[in-house]
Amino acid sequence: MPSLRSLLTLSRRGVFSLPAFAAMPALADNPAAQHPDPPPPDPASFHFPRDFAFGVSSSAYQIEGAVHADGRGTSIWDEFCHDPCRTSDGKNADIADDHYHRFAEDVDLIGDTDLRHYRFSIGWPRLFPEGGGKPNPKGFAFYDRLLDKLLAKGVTPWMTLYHWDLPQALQEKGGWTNRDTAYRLADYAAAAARAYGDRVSNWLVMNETAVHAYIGHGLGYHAPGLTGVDNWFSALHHLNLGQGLAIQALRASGAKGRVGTVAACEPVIPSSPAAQDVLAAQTLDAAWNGGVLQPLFEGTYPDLIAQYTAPHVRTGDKALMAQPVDMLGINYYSRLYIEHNPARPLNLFFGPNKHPSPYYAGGWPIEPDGMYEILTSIQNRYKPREMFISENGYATGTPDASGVPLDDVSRISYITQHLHFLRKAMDAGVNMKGYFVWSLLDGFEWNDGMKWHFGLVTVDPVTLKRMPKRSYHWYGAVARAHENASIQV
Ligand code: GCO
Repeated sequence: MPSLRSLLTLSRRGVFSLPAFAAMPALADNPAAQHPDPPPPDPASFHFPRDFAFGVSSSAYQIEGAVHADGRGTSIWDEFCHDPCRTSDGKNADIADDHYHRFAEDVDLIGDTDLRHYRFSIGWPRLFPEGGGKPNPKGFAFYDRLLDKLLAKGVTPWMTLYHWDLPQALQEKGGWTNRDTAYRLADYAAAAARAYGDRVSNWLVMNETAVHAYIGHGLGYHAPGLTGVDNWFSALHHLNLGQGLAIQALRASGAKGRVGTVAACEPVIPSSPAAQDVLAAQTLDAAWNGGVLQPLFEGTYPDLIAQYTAPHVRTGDKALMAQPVDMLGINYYSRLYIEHNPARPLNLFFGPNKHPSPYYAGGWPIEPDGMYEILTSIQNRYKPREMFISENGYATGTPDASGVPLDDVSRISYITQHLHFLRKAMDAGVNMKGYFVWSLLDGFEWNDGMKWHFGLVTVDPVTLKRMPKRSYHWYGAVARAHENASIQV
C-alpha cells in the first residue's frame, strides 16, 4: 500500500504520479526531452475578434500569503496545511507569493505586458473572518486597493467570489455538507456587490464546484479532507444551491455587467473499453461536467448521480440552482481518464491514459483537441450566452540546481496549440469571448504545495523576487498584437 504521502501527490490531475501508474511515460520536468518544441510563433499570427479578451488568472489563497494579516480569519486550506500538513511537499501557503503586500508590483507586471484582463478571487476569510456576521474592514480595504490599482493600470477585473478557501468557522458547522453554508455564500456575495459593484463588471461566483466537491469531500485529497459518497454529493448540491443563491444576491445587490461562474469541464474517457470502465467514466462525467452544468442550465441532475444528490435536494432547490448566467468560464487542462475501482467512491478513480500523449510535469497529458471537443459539446447542449477559457496552463516541476527554466518554449507551445483549437471551436460556432492563462505567478498548487510551476512569472521562494519567463513576454505580445490589429475577424 503506497504511503499516505505518495497517495497525497494527487493534485487535480496529478494522479499519474501515484505508484499505480509507474508504467506511465517518464514525467520529465522538461517535456522538451519528450518532444522538441517548435520555435514560438509570431504573436501577430493569431486572429480573434476585437472583443476577445486575452487575460491571466490567479486565486487568492494560491498567491496572497499574509494568512494572519489585518484580521483575516482561518480558512479550510490553512487547516489542511498545518498540524499535520497534508501537502505532498510539506509546503503551505502562509507566505506563497506575498501578493497581499506586493499586489501593486504584480498588477504592474500584468499591465506592463499589455494584458488587459485579470481574473482573480477574493478571500472570503479576509472579508468575513467567521464566514458571516461582523465584516473585517481591513479585508475589504485590501481588495479596494487591488481594484483601484487594476483600473489605474487599465486592467479589467474579473472577480471570482469563491475559489475553495471556505472560512474554517463555517467548516466547523459542517461546511458544504451543511445547507446553511449556501445561504452564507449568498450573504457574502451581496456584501461584495455592495463594496465593489462600482468597479467590477465581470462577476464569477464559483471556481469548479465539481472538483471542490469530489476531491475535497469525496476523496479527501483537498481541503476540507472529507471522504465518502454522501459528503461528495451533499457538498455538490449545496455548492450548486449556493451558486444559484449568490447569483440572485449579486443581481439584487446591484451588481452590474456580466454575472457568471467557472466550471472545470473536460472530456471523460474510460481507461479501457471494458463495460465497468465505461460506466465509471460515464458516472464521473455526470458528476464532474453534468453535475454542475445541468443544475445551472436545466435545474436537474444527471440520472447517473441523481440518487446521490436526492437526499439533499429540497422543494424549490431546482429553480434556485437554475439561474441565468451572462457568461460561463471553462477551466480546461486535458481529458480525464477514468477506470472502475471498487476501493474508491462510486467504484471509480483516475486511470491510466492509454494514449501516448506528450505529458508535462504532474502527469497532465497535452491534449488541445480535447478543448475543442468539450467546448463544442457544451455549446451544443447548453448554448451558454457567452463562454471563455478561464484557466488553461502548463506546469513545470520544481526547478533543479540549474534554476528555474525561464526559457519556457514548452509553455508557449502549449498555449499556441490551445489557442489554435479555441479558434477552431469558434469557427464551429462556439461563442468564445476570452482566454485566460493559468497563471500569472508560480504559486501554491493545493495538495501539491509549491511543487508545480504554472506561472508566466516565477517567484524566488526566498527573496520573492518576480522573474518573468519568455512566455510572459510572448503572451503579452500576443495581447498587444490583438489590440493593435486593424482587421476584424
Ligand atoms: C484548478 C484550480 C487552480 C489550479 C490549476 C492547476 O483548476 O484546479 O482552479 O487553482 O491551481 O487548475 O491545477
